Amino acid sequence: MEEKILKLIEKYNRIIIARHVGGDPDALGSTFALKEIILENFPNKEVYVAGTSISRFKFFGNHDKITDEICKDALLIALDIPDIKRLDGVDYYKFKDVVKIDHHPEIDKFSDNEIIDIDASSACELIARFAYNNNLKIPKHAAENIFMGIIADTNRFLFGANKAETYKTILRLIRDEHVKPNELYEILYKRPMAEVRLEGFISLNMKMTKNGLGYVKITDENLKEFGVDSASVGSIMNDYNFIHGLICWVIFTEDVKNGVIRTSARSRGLKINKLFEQYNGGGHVYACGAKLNSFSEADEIIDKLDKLCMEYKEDE
Ligand SMILES: [Mn+2]
Repeated sequence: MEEKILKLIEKYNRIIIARHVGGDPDALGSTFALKEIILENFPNKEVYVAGTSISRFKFFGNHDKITDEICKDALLIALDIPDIKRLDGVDYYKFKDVVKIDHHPEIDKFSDNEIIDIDASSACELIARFAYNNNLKIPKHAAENIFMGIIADTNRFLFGANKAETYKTILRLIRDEHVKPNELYEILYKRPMAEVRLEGFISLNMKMTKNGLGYVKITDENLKEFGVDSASVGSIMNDYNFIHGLICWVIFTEDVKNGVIRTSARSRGLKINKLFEQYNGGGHVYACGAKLNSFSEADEIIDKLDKLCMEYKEDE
């Protein structure tokens, strides 16, 4: 399949790279890294990156506005995304050929040219694999983007990094492409005190059921009190890993601007993606999200997750 995808990249003069809405370091890292790799190895191509820009992640690169004119006769490459409806900034139906490279469990079958490897740590790892396997040069900034995606999606190797290939990729990025981890950690992990205080609130207010479910509801009032917005929770989620008795944890955050309850969940060993797909969300097997209409839907999810935790404990 890699060969087929490389042929498509060679064939098209214009290439648009896209990823899921709510770009995170892996989505941004993989799209911009691939753009830079293509331009380095095929300097005559036009390459665009679709999607809404994310102010705290300017480091990765600048997004392009994708017009109908640009889409004409272009190849679409979708990265880090299993479902069409969450594609950001570009209309999938405008393209004759679509390539997909992803590490999520499949939701929509939307490409005949796809690499899906759910054992890979990240989309960034798959981009590195594609480049190294095909002897494509990786420019320094692309290598940095790849590094950041791997680090972020594995949460610094705490999960999804059980394979030697992930570490081998990191080794090559540091040894051969001269990536400097310390410089990049600062971009990924430096955060405002307000967010730390919100984390304190979550830790103090997380309810824990006897079945091992942790949950918190954060209202708009709470967010205002701490001077943060509903997106701040995302970077806090992973801090509840490795807690005695906690199998699954879910945080509901009121997002008044968009009229939704942002929901984010993680689990240790319990599969939760199917449940979140029922609520128009999804993600990874052990890391999911959704946008709910109300806190009463949140209560439904709490009940269902608690039951799943109970069954999971019985099976163990
Ligand atoms: Mn990813």
